[in-house]
Amino acid sequence: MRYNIITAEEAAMYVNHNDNVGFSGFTASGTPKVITVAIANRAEAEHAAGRPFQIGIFTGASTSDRLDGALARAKAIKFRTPYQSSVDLRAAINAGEVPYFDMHLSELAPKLRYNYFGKIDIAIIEASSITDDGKIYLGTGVGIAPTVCQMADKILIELNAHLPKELAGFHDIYEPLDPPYRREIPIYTPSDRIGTPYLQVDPNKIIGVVETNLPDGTKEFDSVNEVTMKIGKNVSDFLASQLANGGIPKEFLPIQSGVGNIANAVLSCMGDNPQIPPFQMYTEVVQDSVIDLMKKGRCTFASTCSLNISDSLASELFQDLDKYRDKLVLRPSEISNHPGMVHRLGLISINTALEVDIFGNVNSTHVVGTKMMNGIGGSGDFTRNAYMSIFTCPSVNKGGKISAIVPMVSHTDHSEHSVRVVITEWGVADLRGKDPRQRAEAIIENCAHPMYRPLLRQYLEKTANGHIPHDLSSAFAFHEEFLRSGDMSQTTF
Ligand code: 0RQ
Repeated sequence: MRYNIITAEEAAMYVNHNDNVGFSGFTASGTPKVITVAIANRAEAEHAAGRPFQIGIFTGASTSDRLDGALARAKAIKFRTPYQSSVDLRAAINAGEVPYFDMHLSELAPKLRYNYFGKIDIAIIEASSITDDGKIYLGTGVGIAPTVCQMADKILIELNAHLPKELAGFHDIYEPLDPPYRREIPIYTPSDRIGTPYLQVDPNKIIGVVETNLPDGTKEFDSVNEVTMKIGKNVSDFLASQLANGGIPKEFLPIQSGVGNIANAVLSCMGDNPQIPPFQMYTEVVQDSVIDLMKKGRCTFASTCSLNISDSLASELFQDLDKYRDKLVLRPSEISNHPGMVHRLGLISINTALEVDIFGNVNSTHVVGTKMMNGIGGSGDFTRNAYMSIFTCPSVNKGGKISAIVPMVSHTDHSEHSVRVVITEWGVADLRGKDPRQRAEAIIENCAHPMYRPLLRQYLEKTANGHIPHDLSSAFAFHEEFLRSGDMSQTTF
């Protein structure tokens, strides 16, 4: 190999205070695993010596504790975008210590190229193999790797021996031209390939290769419980009914599904529903349940940005990768989440809300309107442009002390103009074609927990006037009561 093999500590010495650093990967999948920890250690040493050391971090999505967690604890982050789910980074963001720009995941790569954030000084990329002429075969996640490699002058590689060489061929690496030269992206079905199986870089930019042998570290999800199972069943029954009445074409449509326990339950219920035909996915994250559906012949193809499967399932899959060669493609986040593709392919998007208001606005990000949970992630990329956008959530949280259905959301990520269907364990509110009062009726009667329905009805009855009958003096009464007593059900109007 023509490249310098170096240690993670040596690699970290190439990263300077104030650098903007771009990382490969999407979730823990495909995210560098050791140089990040070495950078965090270096930051701590620099701080102990009285010198500043902080970097800007640009990723595909959330990462792992080895990146966001380690660097947040080392107080080594000067700026972070576009999404995170780290306990320690979340605390630093909410304490006002780390500036965090929460943005749609599809947008980061183009906005980097449009110079919204200045230069990317260095790219750190996980690879399953590399060639002397600069072909990088990526790992289980792609994210913004093509763009940061193109923009940076220096590239560090983590060559991960845990990844089988047979991963080569699963990726489809493609970057659109920028305006005014942009053309259509020629994807017409989820399985279309338009790029190369490798990421081509100038080999002279690769300043070092660090050898690793580590799994992504993804844990299995909780098993399906009674509430998530009911939500999953409500979603699959609704989709089956739409298929039967022509609301969804008889060929069915590709599915986008978020990550987490609800998404797992939804997919498993769709898999078990004989009225739903085998389907394709065009999504950002493939988790264990999708592979289960492939084994059963229920999911026939998935286009994704990240193979975010548990370590145990990954070991099994890596033994038998050829079986999945015609069933999976890994794309950059700019393409997996591209609004134009979502619109053209006619996706059914299914994402999770923190809270939904009675008029159909959704908060996916901010607890009680102030504290960042994770970020908007890909939910806006898909929701705004989907053939049919669905939001799911349990009707209550924290043992009933929080109602997910509120008079007015305390932060808006997805507006009433984009949210089409809301589904909880109690039922389905189909908001299409309904005016605000009709939407409120459907959400309160079908989705809210019965213990909160009288309160929500009382709120709705407070104001007789206006197209959206809000009472501004009590719109946040649920939230105020939660802050006061810790229990929204004690609200009085
Ligand atoms: O708290 O962790 O203390 O138990 O929020 O909630 O119900 O476990 O649901 O893990 O699916 O997360 C919206 C955050 C949901 C996620 C969100 C508390 C609740 C619990 C988590 P605990 P659940 P999930 C594809 C598309 C945006 C990105 C996105 C998300 C914790 O789905 O980040 O969609 N979405 N991307 O108790 C206070 C409320 C609450 C609340 C829940 N109303 N008030 N706390 N909680 N509702 C995926 C990617 O982009 C990768």
